[in-house]
Amino acid sequence: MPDNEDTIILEDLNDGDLVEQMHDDIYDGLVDEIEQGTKILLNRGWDANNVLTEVLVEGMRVVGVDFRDGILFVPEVLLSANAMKGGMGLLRPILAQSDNIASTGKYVIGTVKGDIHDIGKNLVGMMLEGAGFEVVDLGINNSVEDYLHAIDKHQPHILGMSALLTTTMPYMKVVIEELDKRGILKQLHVMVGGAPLNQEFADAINSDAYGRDAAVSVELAKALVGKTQGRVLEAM
Ligand code: B1M
Repeated sequence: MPDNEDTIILEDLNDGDLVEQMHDDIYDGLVDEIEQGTKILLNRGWDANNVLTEVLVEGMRVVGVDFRDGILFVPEVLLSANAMKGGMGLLRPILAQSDNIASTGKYVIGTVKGDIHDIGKNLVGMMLEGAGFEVVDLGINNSVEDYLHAIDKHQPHILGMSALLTTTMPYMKVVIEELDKRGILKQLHVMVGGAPLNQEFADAINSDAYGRDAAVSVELAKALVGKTQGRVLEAM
């Protein structure tokens, strides 16, 4: 615990110092501080998208580098992830505000079996909600059966799968093949995303789209739903 005289009053910091402090606080996994800092920046008129990208995502990027380099370990990274989620929780309702009265489309999203990474997936879900999509979030560690059940129940325009591990990304192919076998693949679009993926992989597993990041994913999702509606009109 720092002495009182060392305690930093976040309110007293200018924007630049506060952002730097929040990067440190994400690194140190300080959820209360991140929530407080997020509120301060929003009160100062910061755009929620900028708080997300410049503060939270950037803070987590540094954590990722040190995790890769063996400077941080799983328990520390979990704390960082928790701090980031604290900030994201405050941004979610703002980002999800949408002028669209009707839903842009229905999107089922989940992280694949064997994989518990969910920050990027949550971010994509939040941004989709912000763009007017009705998002059904299946969480993490989803089997083929989980996806099939959700598709049957929610009848989405798009199924989105996320994977952050090179060992779990091949499971996306398993899911797509099963959808194909059951004749479901032609009824919906599939989007895949996650740090180890690329367009080549998405093409190789027969996915309709590869979402490089949350912003691109939203644009792609809108385009895919547009295609679906085009198909429906053609059939009429
Ligand atoms: Co993990 N982990 N992790 N981890 N972790 C990575 C992925 C890793 C690259 C770290 C490293 O070594 N540098 C590495 C994978 C290496 C590899 O596969 N080649 C790794 C490893 C090895 C592991 C463990 C095996 C570690 C261990 O136990 N020894 C273990 C695996 C557990 C499991 O899943 N079975 C593990 C565990 C964990 C924590 C639990 C500690 C934690 C996860 C907490 C959580 O998610 N709730 C964690 C974290 C946080 C990371 C890093 C540091 C950060 C990931 C993250 O949240 N990034 C990560 C390093 C890294 O990626 N730099 C790492 C921020 C997020 C906003 O970005 O997720 O890429 P990202 O999402 C982006 C895009 O990819 C895209 O849009 C998002 C927003 O722009 N996107 C989509 C993502 N999903 C999408 C879906 C879409 C479209 C776009 O459509 C459906």
